[in-house]
Amino acid sequence: MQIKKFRAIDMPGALKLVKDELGPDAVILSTRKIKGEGRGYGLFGRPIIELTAASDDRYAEGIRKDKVSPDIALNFSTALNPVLEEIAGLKEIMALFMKQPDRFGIGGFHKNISAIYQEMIANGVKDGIALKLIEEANKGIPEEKLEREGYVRSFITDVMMKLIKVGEDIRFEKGKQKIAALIGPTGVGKTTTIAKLAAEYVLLRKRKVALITIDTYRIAAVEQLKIYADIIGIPVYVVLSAAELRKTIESSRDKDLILIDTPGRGQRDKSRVSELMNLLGGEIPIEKHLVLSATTKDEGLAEIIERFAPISVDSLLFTKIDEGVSFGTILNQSIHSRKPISYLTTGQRVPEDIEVATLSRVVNLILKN
Ligand SMILES: Nc1nc2c(ncn2[C@@H]2O[C@H](COP(=O)(O)OP(=O)(O)O)[C@@H](O)[C@H]2O)c(=O)[nH]1
Ligand SMILES: [Mg+2]
Repeated sequence: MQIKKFRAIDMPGALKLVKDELGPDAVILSTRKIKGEGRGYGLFGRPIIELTAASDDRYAEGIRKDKVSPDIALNFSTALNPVLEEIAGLKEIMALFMKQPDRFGIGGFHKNISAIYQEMIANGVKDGIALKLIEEANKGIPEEKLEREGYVRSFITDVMMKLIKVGEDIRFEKGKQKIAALIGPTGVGKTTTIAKLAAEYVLLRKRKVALITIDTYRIAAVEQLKIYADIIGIPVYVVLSAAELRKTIESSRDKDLILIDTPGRGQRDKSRVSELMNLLGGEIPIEKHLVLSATTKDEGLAEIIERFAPISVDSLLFTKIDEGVSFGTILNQSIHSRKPISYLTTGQRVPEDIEVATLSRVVNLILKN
């Protein structure tokens, strides 16, 4: 009797190894999928199949007749169903492959599709999201169009656009005041972004704007906002409590837009987040933008979004696009949080370096057209 383990990337491959080594009468004792050990990402790291097989005839007979309870046999065959389906799928792919060997890239996808998959992965798009996108492309693109790289790219871009949302420019309803607050971690660019928005609305759009800051922990930060406010020629109020905030908003009735800057410190501290929640969560509707830096890594962003989750934010605002190297994380986090993206900021210049986020701009950061 001989028992051996065999590993291959798929079931047909593993079965072939068994057959080659142990002969056609070998009995499969168990199968399992093990997490890919491949280097790199995604399709390279896909699970591999491990079969344990025995070759001795007597042993094999014994297993079949005595040792396998009906339960196990049943489980075994149900476990095998998806595998059989996969084999059928692979057979089809193999048949195609024989006809057109140049057509294929990694994972059996057309080379034009897998090239875009790799581009997305290189740009930081999460594996699951990238796979979903190329699977859509694989299903949706007619055979004859697969050879056209540009077509495949714009197909995938279109699908990507459907996965994300963008907000709008801060819009005004006639005669109604708009109040927006920027929240987020320290140093991401909240105060600078407020200055950009204020300058644009005052200087270019001739709106009446007031600034409020509840950045009470850092006098320097209040000063920073005051300097901008003085240049633009608008008032800035410092408030310490929800009551003061309400009063200040009430006394600024004549303003079209009130922009609220918030404490940068303490994003790691839950009590500060709930303090902010109490301040902004009153009856007065305040549009809340969570400001995130495009230079922060995916896990970092996920953690920040999670931490600020108690304050129900209306949109995400990404800063420092000019410093970012890969932008897949914008896609990952906007899909994950299901929040629209309101603005992108692209540098330190006030007021120039800000733009309203558009779908095509965001998608273009990830897959260049
Ligand atoms: N490169 C770059 N720097 C930015 C951008 N927005 C803000 N900054 C810089 O980031 C730093 C922190 O900005 P600040 O507005 O004080 O952040 P806050 O703590 O969130 O209020 C400053 O040096 C800003 O000039 C941007 O879009 N690109
Ligand atoms: Mg600040």
